[in-house]
Amino acid sequence: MKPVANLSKASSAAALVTVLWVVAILSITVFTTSQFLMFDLSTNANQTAWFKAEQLADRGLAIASYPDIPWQDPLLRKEVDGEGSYEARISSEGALVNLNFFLEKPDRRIVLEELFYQWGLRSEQAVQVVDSLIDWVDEDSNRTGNGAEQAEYLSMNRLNQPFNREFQSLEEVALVQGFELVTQSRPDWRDQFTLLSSGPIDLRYATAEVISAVCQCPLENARLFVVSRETDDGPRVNSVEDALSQLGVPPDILEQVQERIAIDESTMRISSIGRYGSIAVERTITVTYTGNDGTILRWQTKPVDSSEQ
Ligand SMILES: [Ca+2]
Repeated sequence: MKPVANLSKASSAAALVTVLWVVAILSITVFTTSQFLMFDLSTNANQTAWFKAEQLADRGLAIASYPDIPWQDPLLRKEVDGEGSYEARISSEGALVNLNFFLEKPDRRIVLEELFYQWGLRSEQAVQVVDSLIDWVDEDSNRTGNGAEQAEYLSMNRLNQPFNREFQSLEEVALVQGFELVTQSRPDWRDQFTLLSSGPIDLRYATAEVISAVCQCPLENARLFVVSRETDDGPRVNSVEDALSQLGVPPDILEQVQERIAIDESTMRISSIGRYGSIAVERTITVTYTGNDGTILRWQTKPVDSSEQ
């Protein structure tokens, strides 16, 4: 028979081990819970900052949507109570390339080919992508050049494609055979296209690259034109004829080019970046105006990369 004292020591040791285990488990639990709590607090702080940044962006949008707001109005960019800021920008939906419009007539395809070439595609790739875009929207089943109609999509196990109608959303564009060449070379391709403008490129707001592609004129001419259109009251283009002459559009294509451009697009794109703490949010709306009445056609919210700020 073991002495009672030994038994008591053994039980004490066992109890101590158990207590240590309990303490260890409790500390792990407390540590984990506190980590979750910290994560939760930081998530809540981020959500609050995001919400405030959105509110600030909306403030900029509200001011920029006012039809007669002057271009350089100081209200378009503002620090708010030392807490954050917003910065709103007014542009035209017509500054972007309306895919349906530029696929509608054969003489307009050259604009898309030129843009894709500018973005880094080889010329035969640019032509093939445009062939496939045309096949996607035209009603017939005749393959354009190296494009893709039903047989080509079936060979990729893709049923009911192409849709053989105009694009209804930019998401559909990514389905077109070969379009991955564009998405790879231009990851922000969605910001270059629209389906919401009336079609022609708005010379008041388009970039020099787009103007050069649309007007088939040297990029340098387009750059000079972009500088010359800026005034204190915003971009101003007196007339399409003036612009064509300034851009040096070749006379034999004047008529075709004239159909592709405008200086009075009524659908505007207004964007506003709200900043709060380290969070920046960009809200963009596309608004079409009839007189002073605006209707929002599209609404988008996205985070702004800190490298873009
Ligand atoms: Ca077709």
